[in-house]
Amino acid sequence: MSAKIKFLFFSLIGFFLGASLAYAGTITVNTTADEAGTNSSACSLREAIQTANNGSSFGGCTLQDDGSANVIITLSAHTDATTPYKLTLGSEDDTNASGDLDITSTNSVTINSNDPALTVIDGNGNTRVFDIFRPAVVFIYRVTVKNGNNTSEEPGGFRVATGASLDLERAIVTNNTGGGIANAGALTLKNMMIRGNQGRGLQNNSGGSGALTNVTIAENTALTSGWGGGITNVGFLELVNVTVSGNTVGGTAGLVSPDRGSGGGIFNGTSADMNIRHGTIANNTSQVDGAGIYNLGTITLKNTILSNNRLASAESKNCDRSLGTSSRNYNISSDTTCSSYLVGTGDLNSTDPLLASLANNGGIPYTHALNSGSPARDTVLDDSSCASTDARLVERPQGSHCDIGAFEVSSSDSTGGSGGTSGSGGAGGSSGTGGSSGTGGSSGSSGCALIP
Ligand SMILES: [Ca+2]
Ligand SMILES: [Ca+2]
Ligand SMILES: [Ca+2]
Repeated sequence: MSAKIKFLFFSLIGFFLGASLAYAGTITVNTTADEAGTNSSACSLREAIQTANNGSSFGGCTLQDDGSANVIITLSAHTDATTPYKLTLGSEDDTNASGDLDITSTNSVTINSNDPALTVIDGNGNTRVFDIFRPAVVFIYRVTVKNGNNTSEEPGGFRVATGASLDLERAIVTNNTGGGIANAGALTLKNMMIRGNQGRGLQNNSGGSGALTNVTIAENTALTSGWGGGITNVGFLELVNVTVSGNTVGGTAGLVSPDRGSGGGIFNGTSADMNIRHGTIANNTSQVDGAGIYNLGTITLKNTILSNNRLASAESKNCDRSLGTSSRNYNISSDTTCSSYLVGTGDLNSTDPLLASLANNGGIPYTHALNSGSPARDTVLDDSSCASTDARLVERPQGSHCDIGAFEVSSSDSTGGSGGTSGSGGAGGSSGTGGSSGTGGSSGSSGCALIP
């Protein structure tokens, strides 16, 4: 090859590589201020996302091309949770110029930090936080997303559109108004918690699919006359080691559309599909019907606990409208409402699983420990059906067999003995107070958050 042809050849290769990798590289966010094309001496989170959306440097952000196929946005401006990335620019739009953070990139985008207890993205009570559009493929790790606000029952935390995908791990989604997450695309949630949102915790819309592993959805409140305080599903969901606890749905019987005010823990719509393995569904309340699981579609339950889910009248109602509910064995219900459906091997009805209160027992998602004498302990005789860890990433099985539900008792847990109280958890992954010693048991867990 002559020198001239070689030059042309490598120039062309360079051109095509340059064209295909123009978006790839790392962007470092170095201010917590919310800027949209201003102050070229600093790179804000919004400007970093716009750099990924545009495929060119913007507002003080520069793309350090590392030859990867992914834009990686590193959050390095905060010092602790008191210096959040707070969204202060106007109201919601879809161009990423104001309000929520709109991700439209055609390359995959990773937003990365170290610790959700320290890295906080704050909607400032004014706007949704993240809006993810087709064809964006987004990964977000180790952040807290809070104080989003969308006053209709649109989500305050995250909205994932049809044709988009979000993988959210080791995160906390809390105190968002209008709900935590709504998904119409492809959603992966791992080792995380959706807690204390006003509006349902997770809404999986028609056509949406989600895989939730080691996730707690707790203490969310559906807005007036909504469905499903914890989860509303009208698509497809696969749940492993998921705790749905203490969620509430309101509504007034007789005054609202059919099914509204139902499904304090989980509402599963007509044509919706859900598989639950090692679930713990406890202490949810409904105004109208079906406090634990209200199922108009198809649900399979395996190695799962339903406990103490109640209507406003205080009537216990773990299962409701359950014709499409079927057992894959080893489930426990504290009342009789599931007894026509939980008829598989090892299924127990009218059996109290003896859950401790929801607490920080290690890991990011809070869990219900199993008190001494719990019939959920060591009772899944088919070990091949067990998840490899519990929701805290404690290996299964401990003891002779794995436990039913999202929590596996290990020798270092306070409930290893009898009568120990569980430790109360701290907020947002901070350390909690320890439990007391039990009779013959080891001392309570420290409640320290594990950030693996
Ligand atoms: Ca700037
Ligand atoms: Ca938007
Ligand atoms: Ca916006």
